[in-house]
Amino acid sequence: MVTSTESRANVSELLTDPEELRAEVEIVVNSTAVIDAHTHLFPPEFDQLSLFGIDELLSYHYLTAETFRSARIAHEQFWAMSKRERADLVWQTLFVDNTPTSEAAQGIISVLDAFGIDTRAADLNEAREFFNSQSLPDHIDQVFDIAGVSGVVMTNDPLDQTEGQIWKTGVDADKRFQSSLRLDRLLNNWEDAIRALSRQGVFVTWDLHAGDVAAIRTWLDEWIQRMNPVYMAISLPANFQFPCDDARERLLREVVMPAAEQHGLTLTLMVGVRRAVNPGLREAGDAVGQADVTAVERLCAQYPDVRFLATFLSRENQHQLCVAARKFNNLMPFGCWWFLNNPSIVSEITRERIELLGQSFIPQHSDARVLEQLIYKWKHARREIAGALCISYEQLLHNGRAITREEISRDVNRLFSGNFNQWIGAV
Ligand code: RAT
Ligand code: ZN
Repeated sequence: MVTSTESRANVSELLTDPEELRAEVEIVVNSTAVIDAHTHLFPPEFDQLSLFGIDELLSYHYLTAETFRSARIAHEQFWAMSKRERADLVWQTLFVDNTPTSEAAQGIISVLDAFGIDTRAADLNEAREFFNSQSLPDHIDQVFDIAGVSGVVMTNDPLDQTEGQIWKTGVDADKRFQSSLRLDRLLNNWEDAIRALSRQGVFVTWDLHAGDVAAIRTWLDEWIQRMNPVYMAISLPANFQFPCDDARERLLREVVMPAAEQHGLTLTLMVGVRRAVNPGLREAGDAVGQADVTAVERLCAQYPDVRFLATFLSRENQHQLCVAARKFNNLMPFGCWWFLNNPSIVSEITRERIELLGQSFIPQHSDARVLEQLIYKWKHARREIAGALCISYEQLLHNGRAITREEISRDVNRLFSGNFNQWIGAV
């Protein structure tokens, strides 16, 4: 990460030269710490859930899907291999036999390069040796520092058995890892949720009687107390509707929304995923669908006291999301999610958001699952965010108003942490 120096020009000087302006924007964007609003990272206290190193990086499901496009291997054969063997195959396929041009593959290159590891190596020996020799706590400090990340939000599922057990031990995790309470298992498949709740001693019926609603609410309150989440979150299918006569809507109306109101908790909506389109790919098998933004508008209208963070997976929904945010100031668009996290699309969406929303949005989250992904996800995101800001400030200059370094810094701080902190009530 580039660090600014005090010797730089006066922070309130007007930047009237486009080249100087561009250079200042890059310095500010590259030196401002970011809060990563959505990841799947865990601190070491969560044992095997805390993922790092080259074998995990190459096992990322984004790369698995890409490997199947170039390697002639059956799904079952791939999954029968050990993680180490799979990583070797991914490296051979995407980095040795082919040029790593995809965004996920370029991410691996950025990570290796950050640690001075040979990006053209024929095998993974050097990379494995490097990551195996790191002490995890120091390595985490180093990765956060290189990525310029001051904190990350985890994804915490109270119905996940492994994770649930760890929470119940009263784990006192690294404070840079904040929790978010994920509701997918509770809301997205009622039959499975009934079974999962029963494993935690909460016995409810299919029809969701008043007593069931009360029991689930008590259970949710206990988990909110245990996890102390910065928000509750759910990913929703492309065909999500609100209102809609199903168990999800009743749980939302009768359990989740009242809990959000009473605990003052933001609700994060991630809309547009079509799960398990190709189950043979396992966690790489999900796809995208165009969703109906009016469902989110109705939620915002019906719950004006609840703050919503929202991201849509389909590129086609991005403009509508911006317009919805102009209508509802309890709606904060965030991130370029998953299949949108490619430089050309991040650039386009960020420009669109700046044009429609000024600085009132959260440009990116990493969705990192493996620690070192923070390095590439933020390096690449900063490049596109800086580019989009430059275009906007240059237009401002041409239209008759120059900007100062102080103002650039104010804007970037708002985008990288201010909006998020305000939304979760931290400021
Ligand atoms: O982006 C991803 O890694 C996806 O697999 C999902 O985890 C998604 O981000 C989600 O949170 O559901
Ligand atoms: Zn995610």
